[in-house]
Amino acid sequence: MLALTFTICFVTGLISHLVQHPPPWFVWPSRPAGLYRVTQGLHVISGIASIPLLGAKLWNVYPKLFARPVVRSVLHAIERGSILVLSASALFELSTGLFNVAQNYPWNFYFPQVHYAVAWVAAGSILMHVAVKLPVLRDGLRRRRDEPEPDRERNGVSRRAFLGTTALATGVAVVATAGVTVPWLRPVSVLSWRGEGPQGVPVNRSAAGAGVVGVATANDWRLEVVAPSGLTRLSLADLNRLPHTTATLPIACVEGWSQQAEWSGVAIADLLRVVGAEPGAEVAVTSLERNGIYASSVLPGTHTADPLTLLALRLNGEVLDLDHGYPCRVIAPNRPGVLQTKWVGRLEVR
Ligand SMILES: Nc1nc2c(c(=O)[nH]1)N[C@H]1C(S)=C(S)[C@@H](COP(=O)(O)O)O[C@H]1N2
Ligand SMILES: [Mo]
Repeated sequence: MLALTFTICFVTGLISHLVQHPPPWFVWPSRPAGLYRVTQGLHVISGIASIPLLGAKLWNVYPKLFARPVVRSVLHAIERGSILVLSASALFELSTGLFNVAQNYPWNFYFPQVHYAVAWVAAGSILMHVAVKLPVLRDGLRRRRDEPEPDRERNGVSRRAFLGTTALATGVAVVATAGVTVPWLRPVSVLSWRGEGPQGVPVNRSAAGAGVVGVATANDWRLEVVAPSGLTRLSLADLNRLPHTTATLPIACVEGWSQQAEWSGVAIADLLRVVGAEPGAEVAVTSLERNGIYASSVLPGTHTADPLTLLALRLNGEVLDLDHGYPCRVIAPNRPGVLQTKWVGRLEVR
């Protein structure tokens, strides 16, 4: 089970990293609209399930950590060394991930970078561990087929009680938190870390927190659109006069929470046509926010060509709340929350 949850966590983490920092060869489609919501939800759920599973695994083997002599052979040294790296990196990944979903950063490194790098260390040391243990695995599997093992005791607990307790703890951990992204689990997810915000959607960074209250509500706000043909400045009234598209799309935060909502506004494809550019061109988005790490993003061509990629002006039937990005924000299908830039000031067609 730990192998399964770690693999899901690693693969979904890689996907999230690639979507946020795409190398030239990587293309992330704009559909299905809820795909990133599923991959990132799985990332956080499998990470949470891994905590009790790793605890059980360590509890099961910890007497071996104190085995003497410390080193018996070269192979034994590699095995013990890889277990040390494996345990340390796995514990590091799970604990930093947990702090991250709680939006708590009690350290002074940049979380995504370090969490990503250590994931490779964990994956590598697990592969090393499995490789070193292959002969033991093979023998164990062969013996299992010939003669079923009795219900042995380990550390004073029967195998059945151990497995039952681990399954229960893992189930409770998942059910108590998964409501943050699985709507029908919300009523029983007592530890889920995201409540409702204005207009039925949680807020990650408020307008006051981003320091944009003044600029976002100023009467002279204009959306600047830079296209090959030149600069176009559009007022909120101009945007409201353009044709609007309504779409039900999720916000899927990298921190694991997600929430579906009804958004409406000007499709980026329509806006590009208005300024004489082609849908399918890459567009750089800049927020009114100064100095925020999420104050800008890039809409790839796959997204600007999608008719559901919106510059949203309304949310769940109301004018966008200031905390949700008033006067306008990006909402695109199959895109991480960090890239759904709020309080947009400028679009640059590349
Ligand atoms: N300008 C700006 N846009 C931003 C952010 C931000 O900090 N600044 N946070 C992003 C993140 S991490 C998420 S999950 C979504 C959340 O949108 P919401 O607060 O409307 O739910 O907004 C995104 N857009
Ligand atoms: Mo987010």
